[in-house]
Amino acid sequence: MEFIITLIIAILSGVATKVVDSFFEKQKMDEMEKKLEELKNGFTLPVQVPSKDKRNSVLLVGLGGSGKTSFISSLLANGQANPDERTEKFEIYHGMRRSNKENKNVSSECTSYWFYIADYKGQKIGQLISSFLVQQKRPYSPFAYTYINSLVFLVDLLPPPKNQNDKDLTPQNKLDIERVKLHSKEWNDTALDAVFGLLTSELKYVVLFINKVDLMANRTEKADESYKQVFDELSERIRKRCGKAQFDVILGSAKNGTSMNIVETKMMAYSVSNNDISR
Ligand SMILES: Nc1nc2c(ncn2[C@@H]2O[C@H](COP(=O)(O)OP(=O)(O)OP(=O)(O)O)[C@@H](O)[C@H]2O)c(=O)[nH]1
Ligand SMILES: [Mg+2]
Repeated sequence: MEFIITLIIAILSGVATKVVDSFFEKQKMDEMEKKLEELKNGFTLPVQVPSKDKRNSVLLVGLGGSGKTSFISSLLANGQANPDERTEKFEIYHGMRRSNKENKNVSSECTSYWFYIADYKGQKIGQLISSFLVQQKRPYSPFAYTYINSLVFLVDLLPPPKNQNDKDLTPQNKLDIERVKLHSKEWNDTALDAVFGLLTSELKYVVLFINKVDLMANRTEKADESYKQVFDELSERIRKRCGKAQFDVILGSAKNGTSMNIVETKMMAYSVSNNDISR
């Protein structure tokens, strides 16, 4: 009798061990599957924002010294984007906004807008492209291929001070036409094709931001119009490549904030939520 009881206990405990083992094995498999799924998503989806929020991944390009870092610092109110130092590598900054309407009543239901902006050293389009490729190997990159929503071309009316420690320029009566020509040359058809080649139909908004208008001494409506007109030829070449994306030409100043509110409003309007991702 004792023997039979021992036998039954042994069988039952063997069964129990198997049940427990297979339970843990299943848990392990589930965990592994979850990790694999996360990994797969990480390499196919961009950075994720809370489901009630929206995101805008912005590619910002422009000649060295045209004001890219200043633009980021102004738009994101991000002190880390420091225009006093020339940008040496590809940096991604981010900041968050709430629409004014919702600002007054900040509650957990508010939509927040997450802006991700890439800064890089101007005049090195090759570096822009190789940095973009590196981003494709980063899980949940805000610059994952097919997920860039906005493109900013930054041009300026006057060149930056020659040396980094030189004093800021004082207002001038005329724009520098040689600088305007340099922007047009930089953004020749081949370079534009290369930049637009990084983008897809996910591109919602393109802007040509004409910077440093604060340095123009005589600002009248007519003068402002002429500052835009000198970039007409470049605008047309950009417009042709925009497809269904909205295209704006904006005259402003990253330094004193002129027209930066327009950029901010547009960036919010063209933000997308995780659910807008159709793939
Ligand atoms: N007055 C004026 N100066 C500006 C404006 N935007 C930029 N600057 C100045 O122009 C210089 C270059 O600005 P950055 O923002 O560093 O330009 P960048 O395009 O980031 O330059 P790189 O990093 O070298 O490619 C700095 O001295 C800025 O203070 C502007 O709107 N108005
Ligand atoms: Mg810079």
